[in-house]
Amino acid sequence: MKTGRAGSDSSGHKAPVNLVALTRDGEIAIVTIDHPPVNALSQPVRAALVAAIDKVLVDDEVRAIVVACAGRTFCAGADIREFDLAPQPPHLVDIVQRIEDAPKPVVAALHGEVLGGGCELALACHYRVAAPGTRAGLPEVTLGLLPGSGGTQRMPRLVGFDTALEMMLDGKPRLVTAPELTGLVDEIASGDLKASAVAFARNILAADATPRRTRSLPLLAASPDVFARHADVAAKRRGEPAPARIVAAVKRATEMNFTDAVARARADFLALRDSPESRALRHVFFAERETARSPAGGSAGMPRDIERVAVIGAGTMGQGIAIALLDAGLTVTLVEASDPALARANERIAAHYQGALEKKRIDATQKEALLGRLSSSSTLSAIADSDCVIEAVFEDIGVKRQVFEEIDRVAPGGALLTTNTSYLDVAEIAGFTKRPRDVVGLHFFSPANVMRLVEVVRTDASSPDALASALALVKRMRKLGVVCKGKDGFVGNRMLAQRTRECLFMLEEGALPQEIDAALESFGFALGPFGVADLAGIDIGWRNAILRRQLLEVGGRRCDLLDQMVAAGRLGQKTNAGWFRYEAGSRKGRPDPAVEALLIEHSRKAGITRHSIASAEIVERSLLAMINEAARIVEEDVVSRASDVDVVWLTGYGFPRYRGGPLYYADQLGLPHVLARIESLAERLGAEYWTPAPLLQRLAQAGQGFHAARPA
Ligand code: T1G
Ligand code: NAD
Repeated sequence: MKTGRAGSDSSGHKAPVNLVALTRDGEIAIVTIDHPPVNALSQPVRAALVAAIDKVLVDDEVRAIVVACAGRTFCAGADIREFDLAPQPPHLVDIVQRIEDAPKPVVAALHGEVLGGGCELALACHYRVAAPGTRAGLPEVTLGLLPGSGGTQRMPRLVGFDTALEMMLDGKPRLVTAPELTGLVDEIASGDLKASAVAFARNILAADATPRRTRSLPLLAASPDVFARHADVAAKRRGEPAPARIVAAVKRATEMNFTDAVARARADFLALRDSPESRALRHVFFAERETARSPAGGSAGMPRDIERVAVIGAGTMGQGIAIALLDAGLTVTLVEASDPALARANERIAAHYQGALEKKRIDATQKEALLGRLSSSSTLSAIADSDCVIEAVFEDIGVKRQVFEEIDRVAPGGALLTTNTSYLDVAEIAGFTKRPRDVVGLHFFSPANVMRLVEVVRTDASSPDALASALALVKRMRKLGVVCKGKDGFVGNRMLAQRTRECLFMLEEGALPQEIDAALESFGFALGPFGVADLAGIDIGWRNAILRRQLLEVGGRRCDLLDQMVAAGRLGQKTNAGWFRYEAGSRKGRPDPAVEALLIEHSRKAGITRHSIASAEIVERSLLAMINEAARIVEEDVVSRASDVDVVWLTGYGFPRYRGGPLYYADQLGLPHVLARIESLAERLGAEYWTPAPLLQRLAQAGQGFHAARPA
């Protein structure tokens, strides 16, 4: 028997006519969900599932049921796209209850990623058989939600409160064979999964075993402080309402009966669903996938084979890039002009892997293999057999020129040539070679072995193959490539320069670095602007400021605070003193009276009467400076969609995910309001300085948002 409807589901995926197939193996009924790509439990799927379950429950020939999924994974959860719509019956919470209450044993056959509502469905089945490599998780918190279909009550009964809370608070899937998930799965399938699940069901029947309802399992013992400990973890997730709700919901297992606790969690789920944080996180979910799925222009070319990569310049970035390449299985040649820098780089890379070994992230064999793929040299001739070159030398056009002319002479034909420049013109750098078609920018973010984002900068000369090769390399490094064009800092740094200018102006007007960082960290940034500057190196921003002095001199206002910091040798963490001071070996910045004295003297000389600036004003001026510049970036087609701007700031600059990104945030403020605020800042601080971007004006007047329309 087949159940389901023809046509497509809410996300436009071509829904197979048979969303749920029903087959029989003797007295065992097999219910198979088939809704590619990830068997999301959309309304049509739920309706078809209920029809199938009801059918086999009343069929006397059926003595047990197997629930399985076709395709690459068991259900990866509810259909996230439906969360913007009114909830439609049948509701998953009722369906899983129906399955749990079934008088016949129900066995879940699990494979791939068993996530969210899909995991809750599995938890309500009486037994679970999984294919090797299956992962299970309750990632609802990553969408600003909590498990709304019984997961808060059933998971603790199977894996204990501690593990259940960890899973729900970090949202990460785990292998079902992981020690902490003991009790979740009854058997790991050997051979065909469905056949194993049917055999398991048959054994249950042979043993006259009755349905083992998870709800009836005893609560597993937990340490007395389990909820307090996880409540502390939740409390640190400032700005996110879901984590605290999760802890409260799970704790209800000890405070009330199962049915009431599930109903309360369902109510929490529905409330969180309409929260601004969850809407923002859902925007982020789809924005990141859109960026990854169709990078602009990325699909036209054929990626070249890349196995050997040379990294030129082994400083802050070169080291992180080398580690990310080694982690991705590539062979790396590190080239560095200065021997001490080369030795330091090799020491740091070896120390990084020694640390990973000590933390049991890798074993000794893996460490040896990783370092075995690393070689280093102080001469560029070492890149003669590289498939790709990543340049990360000083941010100085003269040095870049000298290095790229050399690379052009030595690197083999067909090699992908890339630069990690932060602000310089990639087209100009490509012009230093006779093969600009093979040159793209690969702009990593510090620390490069950690940050997911890479701005992939195409020039008008970059060939589709070169772009496709760069994107394939970025994907292999498990990073997210955002294709962009232009110069002056591409997307992220171009907006950052505007925020930096604004923050420097506020410093000279009376604010202190710790006040500005506190304001933006309370807005939700992982690290404030001056903490970031110290991490990246104040000289990087300064080198850029020198090149783009005009950016800091809008309306005749001149601010040379960066010059003064560099002149004072305050380069940031790498000199243990920047906008903050750092104890040796510590990355935690402390306010420094010397910086305050420098600022007071600076304002006196500039004839500025210092005054305190409210946190709200600091946030507004910083964000609006970024948003206004982002509007220009979208208008100039530097990116192919507005959501790419959000993705850049979310994955490269610690923009709070529950705020959706700078342009999503602007849409929530309402562009008419954003425009009005910019115009009032223009009146107070200077029109040249706060000129609204034309696209922003147009969209505000049309009552549209950045994400609604693209520039004509
Ligand atoms: N709903 C709708 N679409 C989804 C989806 C979902 N749950 N999961 C994936 N997609 C789409 C995705 O947009 C993409 O579409 C395609 O599927 C492939 O995904 C009631 C409240 C499963 C690990 O949070 O983590 O259940 O871009 O590119 O890298 O308590 O997708 O091709 O058009 O990511 O192989 C909880 C979300 C929901 C899991 C596969 N579930 N998904 O990763 O492919 S809330 C989740 C993922 C819930 C209950 C609650 C990953 C994946 P397109 P992809 P992938
Ligand atoms: P860094 O000063 O830490 O390292 C640069 C290294 O290049 C130094 O070790 C130097 O000895 C070496 N070098 C200089 N000339 C060389 C040459 N001719 N041949 C070989 N090696 C040479 O600087 P960094 O922070 O790693 O920045 C490197 C590049 O990456 C710059 O273009 C910068 O703008 C960009 N970038 C920096 C960051 C950041 O946060 N630091 C982030 C993204 C991009």
